[in-house]
Amino acid sequence: MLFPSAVTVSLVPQAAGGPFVFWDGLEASCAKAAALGFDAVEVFPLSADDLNAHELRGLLQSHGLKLAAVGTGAGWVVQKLRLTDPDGLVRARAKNFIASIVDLAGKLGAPAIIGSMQGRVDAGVTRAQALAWVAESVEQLAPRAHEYGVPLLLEPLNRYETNLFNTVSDTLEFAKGLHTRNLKLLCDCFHMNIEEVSIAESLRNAGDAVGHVHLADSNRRAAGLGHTDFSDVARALKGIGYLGYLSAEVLPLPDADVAAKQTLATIQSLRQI
Ligand code: LER
Ligand code: MN
Repeated sequence: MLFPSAVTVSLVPQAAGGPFVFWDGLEASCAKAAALGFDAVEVFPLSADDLNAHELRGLLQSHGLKLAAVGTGAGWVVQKLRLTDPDGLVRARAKNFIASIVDLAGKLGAPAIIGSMQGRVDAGVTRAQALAWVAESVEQLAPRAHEYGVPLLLEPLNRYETNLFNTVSDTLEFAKGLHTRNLKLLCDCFHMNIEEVSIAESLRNAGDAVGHVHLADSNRRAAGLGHTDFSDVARALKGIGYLGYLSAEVLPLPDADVAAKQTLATIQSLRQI
């Protein structure tokens, strides 16, 4: 089916207040996602070690859900790891943290996401150096993801979260300069609403480099609860032949159920466009 639906599940108490729909543990969250009719869940674990892959596989199977993607952001939020840290030991730990999530997600057929783990260009570090550090890690992590038949996802974030990858075109240029062809973009409509001239045009420019989509409205509420024109977005995604998920990485407002149901209603309507 076009535009399979996914919903985010956070297992990271330290990320409280963040844009994740379900927070009540894997079991309750998978049950809820399935009951509402989602095709998949996107999971944000504390770490690969903290996520019981066996339990997750069982829950996915029993609820008829797929795993859309696994986030690595807790490496930054909880452990302050990032691929652009000036300390080489921290960069190595960041890479290893992501590698273990690439393995965990890959075994379940899903890609890992590099979002906030990209870090930023710190004072005293050149942009070229920061990009070289990310490239060094991605050149190892993306082929590792390829062994599982999945891409590695890199997400441009808005200017209030990073000064490294803010736009689709910056990220595309970086990806095109790599040896690996297995790095894809995670296009988050919330960040794109802040940074792109046109969300639809940027998606068209990215074409088959779009590997995943975070469906979030202008105010980071569920799609349909802000002012982004999602019909335009859907036409662009259809135009580029995007077959991946529309994943609700949104604030659970006014509550998780309403945000989840609103997302599904919007995805339904976008399938008709
Ligand atoms: C992660 O997917 C993201 O979009 C970041 O803004 C996390 O807060
Ligand atoms: Mn996102």
